[in-house]
Amino acid sequence: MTTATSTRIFSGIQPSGIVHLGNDLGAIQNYVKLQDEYEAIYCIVDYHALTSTHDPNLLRERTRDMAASLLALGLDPERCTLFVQSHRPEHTELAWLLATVTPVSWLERTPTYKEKRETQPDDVNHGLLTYPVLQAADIVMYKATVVPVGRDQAAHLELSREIVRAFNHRYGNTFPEPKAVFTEAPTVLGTDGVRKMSKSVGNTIDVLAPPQVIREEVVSMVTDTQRIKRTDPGRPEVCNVCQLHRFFGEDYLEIQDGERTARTGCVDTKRLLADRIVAHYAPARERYLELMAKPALVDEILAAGAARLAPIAAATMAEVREKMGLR
Ligand code: AQP
Repeated sequence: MTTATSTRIFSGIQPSGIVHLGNDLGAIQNYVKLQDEYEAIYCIVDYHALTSTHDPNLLRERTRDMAASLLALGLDPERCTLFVQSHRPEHTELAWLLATVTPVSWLERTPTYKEKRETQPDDVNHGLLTYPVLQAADIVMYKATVVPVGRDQAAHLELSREIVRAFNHRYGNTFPEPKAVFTEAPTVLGTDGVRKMSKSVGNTIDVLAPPQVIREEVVSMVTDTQRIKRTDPGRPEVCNVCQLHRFFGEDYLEIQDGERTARTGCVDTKRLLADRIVAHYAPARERYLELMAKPALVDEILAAGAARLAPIAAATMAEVREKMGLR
């Protein structure tokens, strides 16, 4: 595992509380699928989470929780490597080295930085600005070429590629340019039907939550706002509930037709979606609860993951230090 491979993939996810439908349909389902096609490395990015989470106990709890969630949703430690970012502290060293080839102007123009400046105006910390540099370090540490992410990460990935080009230009060809890959649901809209599903917006469907919570979230979804009366024909192409049905049953065209012809009402369509989401995630929820009852097992999987990556990280750091003139 110490050599660069064109078939290595990497992706990171924040331990920020819950796993929502956007995370799963937009990214995690690809993590699961691709672990059979590539040498797959998945990282719970706790350093990144520090840019917004400042409670140490909460961060510790959420990190294990995210590991249990990912394992429950289908990551298999026999087929992929799952680890915690801070367990390989080389990531922060590499981020510093990459920061020296990254113009500040590139970072200031990233959409997420601009967004976070709005959503957490009292905490515009340096980590928020340099987030994409650490993200680039995460990926290139393992010379990964493929990065499964949701569409919201596309701009960050483009920046990673620019950082790689800048580094290779200055110090010679060292890192491959990583490429984003998307699922068929690269942007999942939230329960408001307008914005991207996102924890900070509070418009999520929490896939591993108790069934009652999922039902309440789905029933709260905004549908076609022009469909006022039950007898009004609906517009399934703009209705988020109808759109989500396509991921939870073969009969979604029929469901959409029911809305279009007013054969079915929005409430019926939402109830059906809630039932299907609950049923779909029930086995994963069971596995999640089992894993949360075995914290030592989860910690062991994470420790083994970090240990397995040690030789790759060491090789990358040796090469980079040498190329940059560090002794
Ligand atoms: N709505 C979404 N649709 C498609 N993909 C999504 N992802 C996130 N939201 C959507 C993808 O999930 C992976 C993990 O993302 P993250 O670490 O940024 O997770 P998050 O903190 O859960 O994302 P949020 O909810 O959007 O967080 P906040 O609100 O805190 O910024 C990534 O691949 C991401 O693209």
